[in-house]
Amino acid sequence: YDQIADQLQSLPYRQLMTYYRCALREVETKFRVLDDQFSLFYDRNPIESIECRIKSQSSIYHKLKKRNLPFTLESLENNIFDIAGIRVISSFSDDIYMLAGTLLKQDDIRLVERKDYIKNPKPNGYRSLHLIVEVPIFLANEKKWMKVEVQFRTIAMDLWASLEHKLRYKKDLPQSRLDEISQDLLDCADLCAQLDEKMGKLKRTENQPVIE
Ligand code: 0O2
Repeated sequence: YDQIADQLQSLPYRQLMTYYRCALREVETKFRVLDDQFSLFYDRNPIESIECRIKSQSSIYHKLKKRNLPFTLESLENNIFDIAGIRVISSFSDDIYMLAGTLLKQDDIRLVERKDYIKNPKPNGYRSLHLIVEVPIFLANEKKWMKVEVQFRTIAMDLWASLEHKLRYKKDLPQSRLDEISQDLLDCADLCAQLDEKMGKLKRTENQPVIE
């Protein structure tokens, strides 16, 4: 890690990270605009909260190392798609698909990859909708398309993921302990899914308007 420290301090690296930060701002604004529109016309907010983050240097380094990829800016841009990450938390799963669909309809957004861990949860119980999109940022002399990962979750999915992250994800727990907690975590994930399902039904019976 020390060997690449110079590169991490270099101007091109910092420049690239700045571009990712700009791309995050563009996408965040899009969601804030949609939330405002809903608030104005339908008197409700489909978004509970938004979190933005730039992937940490050590996390980038470990991902490249795990995949046996060189630590160069090209390799970073071409292989790591979650350097800029935005998490959109909603109350209801229906809102997740509405927001994702609305974002993808915008003519300056390109879909790169879609992973639906809500319809197909991970074996450990993780649920979330992940989109990798490209968005243009306008610099003084050029337009640059940057990749951003958008994670859509309900409050219940986010609660589960945060607790699981604390308990297990990336922690060096002994295998025996991991085995012990994994069934409990899976049970908790099922409870969260049931909660989402029930709350979704309640909302639908309330006859809330939906933008198609
Ligand atoms: P960071 O930088 O720490 O936030 P990968 O699994 O990362 O090698 P890929 O395809 O990028 O490969 O993964 P994926 O599954 O599309 O998304 C990775 C991100 O999703 C993670 O970021 C988490 O934010 C989230 N995630 C995926 N699986 C789980 C899980 O089982 N539990 C929890 N709590 N979160 C998960 P990182 O890797 O933590 O990056």
